[in-house]
Amino acid sequence: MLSFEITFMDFLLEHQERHGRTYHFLILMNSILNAAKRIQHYYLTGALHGNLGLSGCLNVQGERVMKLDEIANAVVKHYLARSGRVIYAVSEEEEDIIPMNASGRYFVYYDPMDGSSNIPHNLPVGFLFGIAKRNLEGPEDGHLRAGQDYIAAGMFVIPTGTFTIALKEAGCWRFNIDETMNYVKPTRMKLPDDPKTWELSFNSAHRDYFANGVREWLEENEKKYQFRYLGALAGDFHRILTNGGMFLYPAIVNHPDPKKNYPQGKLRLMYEAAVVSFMCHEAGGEAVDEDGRPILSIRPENLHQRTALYLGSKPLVEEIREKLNTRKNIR
Ligand code: AHM
Ligand code: MG
Repeated sequence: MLSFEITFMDFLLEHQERHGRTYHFLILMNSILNAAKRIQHYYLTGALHGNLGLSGCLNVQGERVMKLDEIANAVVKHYLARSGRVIYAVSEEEEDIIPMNASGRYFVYYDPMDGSSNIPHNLPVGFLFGIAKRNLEGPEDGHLRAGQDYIAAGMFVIPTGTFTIALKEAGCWRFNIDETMNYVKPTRMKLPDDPKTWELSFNSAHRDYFANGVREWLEENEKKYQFRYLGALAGDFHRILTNGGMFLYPAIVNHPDPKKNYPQGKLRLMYEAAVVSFMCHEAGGEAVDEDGRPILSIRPENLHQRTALYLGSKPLVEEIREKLNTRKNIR
């Protein structure tokens, strides 16, 4: 018996028509899907072609770049430019803003291959993106948009074949890849209210270096939940979206070697933290930084700005926000 699932493009077309929107966004999303499929292909065959190692270069953050970081970045850049719909893009892999099409309507902020430590093992990584619209009425006021101004944000977990996207005020939806490499079967994602399935996800090796309030919250609460950590934000957040709980990447403030402190957090705001926070918000959750500020309200001052991140089910994020706000949190 043949069965045909709704594809992502069917879903999006219906959404755009229902809201009387143009097709420009569809064209942009088609380019992002093409990029994801191509990255998926290179990732699946990376071991065979010797593409799982280092490229020999350092990126803008001074981190070692993998060959697949470079390949994925080139792929995304190609398809975004080809869409003709992007005025500027921002990539984790490039220091400067990337000018694309002067008449483009959108800004795209992306991390083409997030969770690089998983690459040598061919384990899951993410392709994360956030989209904002340029000011169409008057002069463009810049590209440094807060997450609350994104119109969509999404992530592919590569090579698992899952794609999750949130559309502003229209929810967070998950799709799965089919035999023909189409993403199909929209499933609405809502963080579960029942704490029975909630999980915590963080790099426990750093726990002694977290601020006092965070350590205290962990001591009091962590035994209540399962613990899972993949080391790739897209994969870790993928689980939290289904099971509920909280992903934390706190500021590192108490390291004995001060050079290893990350008082601003590790994750990048525009193409990592704001992307997952936008999705989380559309799924009924919340996300804050080390000062308890909503991630979505932070307007970046530079392209590669970092932030701490507390992300997931509202009650847990609220609990930790209280700890972050108390005087006890002073380091
Ligand atoms: P990357 O952009 O260099 O891959 O770093 C981002 C990744 C996230 O995917 C993940 O949540 C985090 O870094 C893991 O960091 P750690 O290895 O310190 O646990
Ligand atoms: Mg990254």
